[in-house]
Amino acid sequence: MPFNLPKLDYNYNELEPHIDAKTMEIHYSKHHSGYVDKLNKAIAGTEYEENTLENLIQNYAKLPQTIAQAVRNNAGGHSNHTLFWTILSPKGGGNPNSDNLQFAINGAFGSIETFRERFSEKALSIFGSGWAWLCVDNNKNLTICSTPNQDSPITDGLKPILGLDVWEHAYYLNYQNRRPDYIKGFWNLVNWDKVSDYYSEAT
Ligand code: MN3
Repeated sequence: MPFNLPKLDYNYNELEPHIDAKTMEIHYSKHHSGYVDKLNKAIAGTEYEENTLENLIQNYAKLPQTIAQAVRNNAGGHSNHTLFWTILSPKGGGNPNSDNLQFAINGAFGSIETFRERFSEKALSIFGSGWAWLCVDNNKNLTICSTPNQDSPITDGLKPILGLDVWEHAYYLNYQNRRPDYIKGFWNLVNWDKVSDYYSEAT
């Protein structure tokens, strides 16, 4: 099978109280695992088994119609969650601790507080299922955006460095309809070291 579920760097219960163990378990071992399985199934026996995940995501439009939607849903789901797990950490929260990323956030948004507000507003404003993102664009500028369902900013040529899953499966057990509280909790988990690494790689 070309694609595999990546290992988590923490246990299911280590993101508590902000993300509960049961949600983590279901989200990782059922939802994410399901995207990987369905992606592998969709491309099994086709030439696309040789493609990288990024290449698939950048080229949905060129895929045969019979597999295009399944690949879009599940390659996106695999890529989005793979990034998401890495930018969370039991030791996360606080502010970016790399000068480069701090400088870039201050330049793009004025301050880290304003960035957090604008990102949170974006995450809150998503209607239905989707993701909020902090991305690096072609001019190496930071930009906040959102995608519906499991669409990826990579399709639009952006490099995501921070993402927040606002599908109800990501928070409903613990927060029910209180998405604002989930978003507030998220900031306590952000692994800024990792986000800084992704920023450096993208710029
Ligand atoms: Mn999810």
